[in-house]
Amino acid sequence: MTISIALISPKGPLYRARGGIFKKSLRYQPLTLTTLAALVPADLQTRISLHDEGIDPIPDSIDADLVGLTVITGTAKRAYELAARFRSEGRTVVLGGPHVTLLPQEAAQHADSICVGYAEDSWPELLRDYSRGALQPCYRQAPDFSLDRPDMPFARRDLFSNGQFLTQAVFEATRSCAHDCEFCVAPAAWGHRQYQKPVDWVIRDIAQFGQKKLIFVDLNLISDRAYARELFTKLIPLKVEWFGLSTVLLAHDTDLMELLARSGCKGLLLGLETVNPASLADAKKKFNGSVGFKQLIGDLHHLGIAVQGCFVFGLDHDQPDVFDATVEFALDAGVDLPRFAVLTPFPGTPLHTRLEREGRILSRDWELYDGQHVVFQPRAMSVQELAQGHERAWKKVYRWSSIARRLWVARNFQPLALTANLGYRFYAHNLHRFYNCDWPIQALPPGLNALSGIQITTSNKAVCG
Ligand code: B12
Ligand code: SF4
Repeated sequence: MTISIALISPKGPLYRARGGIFKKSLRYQPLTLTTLAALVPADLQTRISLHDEGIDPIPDSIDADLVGLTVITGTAKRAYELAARFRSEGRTVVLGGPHVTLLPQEAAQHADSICVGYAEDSWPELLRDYSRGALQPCYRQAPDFSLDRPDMPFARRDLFSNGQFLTQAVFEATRSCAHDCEFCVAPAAWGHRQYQKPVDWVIRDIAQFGQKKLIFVDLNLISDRAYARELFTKLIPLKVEWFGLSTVLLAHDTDLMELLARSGCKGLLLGLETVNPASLADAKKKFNGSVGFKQLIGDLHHLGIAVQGCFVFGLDHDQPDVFDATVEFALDAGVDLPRFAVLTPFPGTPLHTRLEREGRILSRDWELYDGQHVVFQPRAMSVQELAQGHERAWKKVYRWSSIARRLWVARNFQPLALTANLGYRFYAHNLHRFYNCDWPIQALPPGLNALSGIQITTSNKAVCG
């Protein structure tokens, strides 16, 4: 019997195929689906289709006995909607991904089976059980899970049609991270240790795919410096150009930084988080304070590496002046691509637990957990100030004059930096489309309304912006 499997990445508001603010060409291929497709046991007779709802709507009629949905918090609501539809059509629904790992009990209510944690072993096991009519309700990552598997299959990037995405050349060497930042999902979901694929496997994967411009989705490529050194050294002969993520701790190892540049790194996303030292302590990310951001950014520019600098607003020591101060820093340091997010207490994180204890979680509508909505009560400003300050910062940092100033300071002229700035300028000027804030408040503690600047209407909706 042939099992027909559909793997789906549900849409979020930002990447919605119709009505989202990004055009489809800005999205890179989702490695989650191509990885899961590769893990389908070869000895089972299967037909596999992949659907990224951020690119194309899910067809009305889908060819699937079993549907696998990948769930992040911001897409959980949509995933559950789709799960209900497919189950009502008699299909078997499996859920997996970060949100399922963080909240398995919630996810289990919407599925025939769930996969908690990384699924390199559990997904094939689940499919075998399904094929013999013995599907279990829950599959979990084993405690001794490892990615050190030289015989792991490469992601099935070929299953998506070429041309749908900004790029298909999406790779991964490691997962999770050794740090323990209060707001981060990775240590909460997978523990604060890094899982590493064999470097030679990663090099073979890149070589067999054959493209010269790559994206690494690893959360922190330099989490283990010895591993990073080996990876960067072995990338050099491939003569590729790559973009990835790192912590600012790179600043403390100039040899590694030079090696990273020689390996072809052209752009690095850095979690700068905040320019306010007291807020760094709030985020339990004090190690950022050991680095002079401006010096690091200058050094990276000198090596021909563009910087995407990510900042978060709403930490406990953030006062209303944090927005202007952050924009001024981004301009002054010549951050090629600044990115701002509203602090988001993802369920399962220590931040969520703390804010819940303090009675400061304002909404459990997971669709709003997208880094752009305020879902908690900030300590030193109102909800309205945080929402509006975040939006204002985006607009200010992507004014024409600001783009010119940042790129001039950077003096690291790459065509991509200019194109990406134009994309982000468009994004900044469309943010208001998400700031209708017409969401119900659950669990707003008495007395917080006045503090937060939220006006409660008779229909118990928040009005902001
Ligand atoms: C690519 C990516 C995106 C993409 C697409 C997301 C997607 N659905 O694929 C885009 C750019 C859209 C995106 C956006 C955002 N993202 Co993002 N993103 C990632 C990133 C960098 C890579 C994901 C990936 O490809 N991993 C590689 C694959 C192989 O691993 P995996 O997805 O974990 O899958 C494995 C298991 O989880 C499991 N699994 C996963 N799904 C399924 C499904 C089934 C059926 C089964 C059986 C198993 C299974 O099996 C896989 C193999 O082991 C991760 C970080 C990371 N490196 O994982 C963050 C991450 C997923 N994103 C995150 C966040 C916070 C965001 C944003 C809020 C960021 C922002 N401020 O804008 C937005 C949210 C947008 C929204 N609508 O809510 C968080 C998740 C938070 C959460 N609780 O959901 C992560 C974990 C990063 C982090 N540490 O904070 N993101
Ligand atoms: S350094 Fe980055 S990836 Fe690691 S725990 Fe902190 S925020 Fe998460």
